[in-house]
Amino acid sequence: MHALLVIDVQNDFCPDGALAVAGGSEIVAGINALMGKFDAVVLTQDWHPAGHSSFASSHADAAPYDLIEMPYGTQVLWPEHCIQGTSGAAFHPVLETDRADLIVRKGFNPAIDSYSAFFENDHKTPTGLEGYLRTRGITQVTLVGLALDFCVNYSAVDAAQLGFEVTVDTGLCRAIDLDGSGAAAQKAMTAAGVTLS
Ligand code: VGL
Ligand code: ZN
Repeated sequence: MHALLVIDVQNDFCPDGALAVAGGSEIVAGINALMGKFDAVVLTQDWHPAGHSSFASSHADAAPYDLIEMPYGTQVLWPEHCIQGTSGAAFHPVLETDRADLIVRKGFNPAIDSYSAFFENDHKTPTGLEGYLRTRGITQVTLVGLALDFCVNYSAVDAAQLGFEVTVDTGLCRAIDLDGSGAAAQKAMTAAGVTLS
């Protein structure tokens, strides 16, 4: 059984969004077209409370894209984005959300960011997605969405480490590309045994 994981195709990651990823909206039609080819479709939604610890605005003397040390490791500080219930946190209007079997929200813990669809950034706290996929008999996952070098990358690496057979369809992803993060992500995914197509 093979699931499509659609990562964070939300307004704030699309052009004019708070954390816009270049070309973010170009991938939506292609993702819709892919949905019917899978046994299961899962969407993830970045879903932060106001004042989330990953926002630069939550820290004195910090600017977006600064790095800080958190108890769980180094964290990039982001512009405020995907705040629960806002239009920026909503899915891109063209994304066929009715076709999703499951929507996983992540990043709702104020103290920990969550790039991965499987674990928060402490790499320990599960989102529950692993159990969902296993109990549905899923052994293969294909990932698409935003952003290739952050949430897609972390989700793909975790999925591979959990033993799923993982493909990332890079043509249906777009990257933020911060300080070489694109190249680093490619390396991390390849090292974890993820197939990039
Ligand atoms: C993401 C940065 C912050 C992503 C989410 O979806 O890649 N990136 N929150
Ligand atoms: Zn976020």
